[in-house]
Amino acid sequence: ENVQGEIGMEHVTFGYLENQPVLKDISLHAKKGQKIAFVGSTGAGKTTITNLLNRFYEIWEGKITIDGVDIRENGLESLRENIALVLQDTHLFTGTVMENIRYGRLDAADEEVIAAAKTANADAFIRRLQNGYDTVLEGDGANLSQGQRQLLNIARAALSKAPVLVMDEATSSVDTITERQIQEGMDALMKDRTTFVIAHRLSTIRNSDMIMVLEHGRIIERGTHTELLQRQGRYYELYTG
Ligand code: DCP
Ligand code: MG
Repeated sequence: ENVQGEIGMEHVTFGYLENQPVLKDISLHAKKGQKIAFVGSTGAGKTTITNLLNRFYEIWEGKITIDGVDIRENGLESLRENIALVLQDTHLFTGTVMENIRYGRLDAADEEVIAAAKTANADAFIRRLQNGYDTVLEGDGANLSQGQRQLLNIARAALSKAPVLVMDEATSSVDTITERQIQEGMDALMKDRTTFVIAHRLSTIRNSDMIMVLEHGRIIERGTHTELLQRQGRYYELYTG
């Protein structure tokens, strides 16, 4: 199986409750390796789009495809293999740092795990922990800072070989050094993968191939950063506001 990671959404409509659509007629196409960013007010439907791509819920209408194949046709297992996730809430378990990063790639040698941590910019802080990579994390990484947990999530995704990456950027109020580390880690991660990124800091998505502006479940504007600024619409408002 050689998945390229092209993503298509055609006229997707969905809601969590009957007769209450949250996404309405969403259509988009991401070529292999492209970075698509989603912006818009809270509750606009950004996370819902990624929930549907991951098949956490079933759509009401329309179709979502990877490499042209409806995601309902292949099993969830293949979907999980093809999509790496960096979500707002971290999913760390009680175990060592090494085990937490290796999660999902049990075949990975220690060296590979460390290389992924380096890619994610997590290696330096891990080495400063009491027992380095053998440090045991409390449930959900309670003994780490928010930024450190995020870096571990990024390391885990860096270890994954999935051609598609979904990132729901944390709104976190981490310090600027950690923020820069997170940004560098995410940039390294996106390289060569088709990426859906939900951005809370618009500065981080200026270089996207396409920015989608969502409002009340619809894409109201789409284009590159430059195009959307020229348009002086909603994105311009969000960016300059
Ligand atoms: N919603 C719901 N049930 C859920 C999740 C969301 O009813 N399990 C509703 C809340 C919003 C709408 O769906 O009205 C869209 O929610 P999203 O989480 O997709 O919104 P965003 O991700 O755009 O918002 P935020 O920026 O706050 O993360
Ligand atoms: Mg969200």
